[in-house]
Amino acid sequence: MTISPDELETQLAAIKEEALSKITATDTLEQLEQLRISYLGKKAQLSQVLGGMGKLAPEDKRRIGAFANVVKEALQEGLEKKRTELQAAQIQAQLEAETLDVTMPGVYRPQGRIHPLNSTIDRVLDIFVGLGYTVAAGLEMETDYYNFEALNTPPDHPARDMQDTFYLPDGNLLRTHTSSVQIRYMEANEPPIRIIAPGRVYRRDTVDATHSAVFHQIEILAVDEGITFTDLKGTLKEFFQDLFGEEIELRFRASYFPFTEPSAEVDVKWRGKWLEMGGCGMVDPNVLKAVGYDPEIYTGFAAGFGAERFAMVLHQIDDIRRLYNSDLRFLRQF
Ligand code: 2U9
Repeated sequence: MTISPDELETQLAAIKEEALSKITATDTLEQLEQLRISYLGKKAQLSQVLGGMGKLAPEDKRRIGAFANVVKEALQEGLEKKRTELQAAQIQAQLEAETLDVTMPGVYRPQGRIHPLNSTIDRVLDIFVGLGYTVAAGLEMETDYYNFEALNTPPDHPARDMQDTFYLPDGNLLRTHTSSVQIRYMEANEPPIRIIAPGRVYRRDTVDATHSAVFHQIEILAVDEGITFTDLKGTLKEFFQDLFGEEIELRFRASYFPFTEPSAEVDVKWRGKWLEMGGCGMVDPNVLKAVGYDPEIYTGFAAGFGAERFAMVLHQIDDIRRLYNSDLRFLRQF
């Protein structure tokens, strides 16, 4: 089948019109690529038309060939122009979608803070670490031995009563003081000892403004050759001076604890008032013997404080329960 040069020319012109109008109407790069393949690819209409040129006379071939090139270039140019346009539009759309509005209000994140009880404990630890003490930790569930027996507390001592201590079904108990930490530490270490044991303790107390069944103690212990009550007094003076940040006065009142002998209650005079701050004494020789230390060689002092009491005095908190309620109106003040 032969085809006339004029017909070929008309076909080429029609292809060009159709292709250019389709290119103009395209709005995605994928569609545009499909158009490129269907008009300029190997199996494209344009290639098929050109395949029919073989039988033309030489001068017709030249004329139609030249026109075919014009059509091809027009299509390439149209495709290229559209591609540039679509790519620019795509980038623009992306830029608009990713715009950062620096004036937009932020997402509110409440700032956490250290609980006043923890910050109080941290301050006390800092002071004693500054004096050369090591922080020691132990167990909240203890055996009768570590909580009482090793601490020279006789079986008939009221602290061992069911009314005062939380006993567990297996015969263990919830520690009533952190002193068991010091017993375990001494068992594992030789003098000289300088440790501070902070932690949660449990007592069967009726809850009121100054008592809680669960509270926190901080106990210190120093064991060495030649330690005297004077060392205890000097250490406590240094500590309370630092804690209160001003000149304070100390007062020792004779007392009794099973694990210290002699024993005393410590009061601090701050801003004209005497405040009961804790207990202390020289470690009872029986306690030293229990951990295998020779009380003829070593002596030691110990003191115990309630962390809640410190926090309450330092921050003028009127009720211990405020430290446990998690009331934000209270906590936000610290
Ligand atoms: C060992 C030997 C002795 C620690 C001591 C106290 C006196 C004391 C109270 C303060 C307020 C308990 O939290 S509180 O109710 N503590 O009065 N604590 S002597 O004596 C020790 C500790 C460990 C090995």
